Amino acid sequence: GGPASLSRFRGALVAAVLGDCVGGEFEGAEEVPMENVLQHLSSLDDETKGNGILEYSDDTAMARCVVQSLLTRASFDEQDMARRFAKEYSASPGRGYGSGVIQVLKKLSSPQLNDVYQPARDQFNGRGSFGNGGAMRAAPFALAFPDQADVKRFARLGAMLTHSCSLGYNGAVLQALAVHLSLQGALDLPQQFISRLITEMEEVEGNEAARNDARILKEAEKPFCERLHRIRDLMDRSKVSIEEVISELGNGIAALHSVPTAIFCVLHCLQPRECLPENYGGLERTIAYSLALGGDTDTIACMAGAIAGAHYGIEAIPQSWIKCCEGAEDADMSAERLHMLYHQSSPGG
Ligand code: R7I
Ligand code: MG
Ligand code: MG
Repeated sequence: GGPASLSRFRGALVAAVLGDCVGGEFEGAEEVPMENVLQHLSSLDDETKGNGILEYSDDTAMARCVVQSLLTRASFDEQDMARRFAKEYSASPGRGYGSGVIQVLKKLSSPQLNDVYQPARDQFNGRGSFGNGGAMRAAPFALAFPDQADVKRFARLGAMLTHSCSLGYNGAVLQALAVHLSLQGALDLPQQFISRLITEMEEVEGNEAARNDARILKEAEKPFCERLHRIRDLMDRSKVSIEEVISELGNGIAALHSVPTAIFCVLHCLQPRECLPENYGGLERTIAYSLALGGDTDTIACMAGAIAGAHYGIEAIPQSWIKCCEGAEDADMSAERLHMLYHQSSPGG
C-alpha cells in the first residue's frame, strides 16, 4: 500500500501483538538456537497439533490501553491513559510486568493522586526507570498522529506515566519515530531511514535532562544517537553474527539495549539471510531473527514487529500466526479505527 495506507496500520498493530505472543516463549533465554525459533514458528502453522492460543504479555496489555485511550479521547489525555494502565494491571496482574513498574501501577490507581506523573518520578531513588516499558507500547502514538512533532511529544508523555528517566522515555520516542517513518514508506531507503532517525534523535537528546541522565548513568553524551551510529556501521558490513549484534546493541530490558536492537532487526531482515528460510518473507524474517537474539525477546519482537508491520503491511503476516495469538484480531480492528483517527486529523484530509 501507499504511505499511511490501512494495510500498514493493520500490519503494525497486529505484528506487534504477534511479536509479543510468539516472543514470550524465549523471554530471558540466554542463547536461542535458530533451529528452536523455526520449530516454534512452524508449530503455529500446524493446526493438527492444537496449540491453542499464545497469550500476550504486559507489552500488549499496555499498548491496548494506549490505543483505547487515544481512540476514546481522540487525543492524548494523561489522566485517562493512567487510569487505564492502573485498571488493566489490577484486572490482570500476571502478564509479566517489570518488577519496578508494578509500584507505579499500584499508585496510579489511588483516587487521591493529583499528579499522574509523580509515581514514575519516585522510581529508582528518584531517577526514574530506564526500562523498555515505555517503548514497548509506543507504536500506537505513531498510528494516531500524522504530525511528527505530535508523535514525539505524546510518545514521550505517554512513556513518562511510568518511565521518567530520559533513557526510558527517549526510547519510546525513538520507537514511535521508527514506526512513523516506516508508515510513510521510509524503509524503501534504509540508509536514509537511519539518517533521519539520527537527525531527529540529535534534537531529542540535545537537552539538559537527557545530558544529565546520560552522564549519571555513564553513557555516551547522546546514547540513542550513538547506538544508531552503531546500527549504521553494522548495516555496512556484509556479515554480522548474532553475538556481535548482542554485544554492540544489546538484548536486555533497558530501552537503550532493546529499541536500537529492534530497529536493527528490521533493517537486517529487509533482504533474505542465510540463517533464515528462503520461503520466509521480510516480516517473518524480522520476527524470527528477533527471537534468535534471546534476552528480552517478547519486547524486541513486539517493537520490531510494529516497525516491520508498518512497512510490509497486513498481507505479509501469515494467517496461521494471527489465529494463534491472543489479541491479534482485536488489534486488527483497532488499527482500522486508528487509521480513521489519523486521517481525520491530518491537515487538509
Ligand atoms: O520497563 P518496564 O515496564 O519493563 C518492561 C519489561 C519488558 O521486557 C516486558 O516484556 C516485561 O517483561 O518487562 O518495567 P521497570 O520495572 O520500570 O523496568 C524493568 C527493569 O529494568 C527493572 O525491574 C530493573 O531491573 C531495571 N531498571 C533499573 N535498574 C536499576 N536502575 C529500570 N530502571 C532502572 C534503574 O534506574
Ligand atoms: Mg512482556
Ligand atoms: Mg519483555
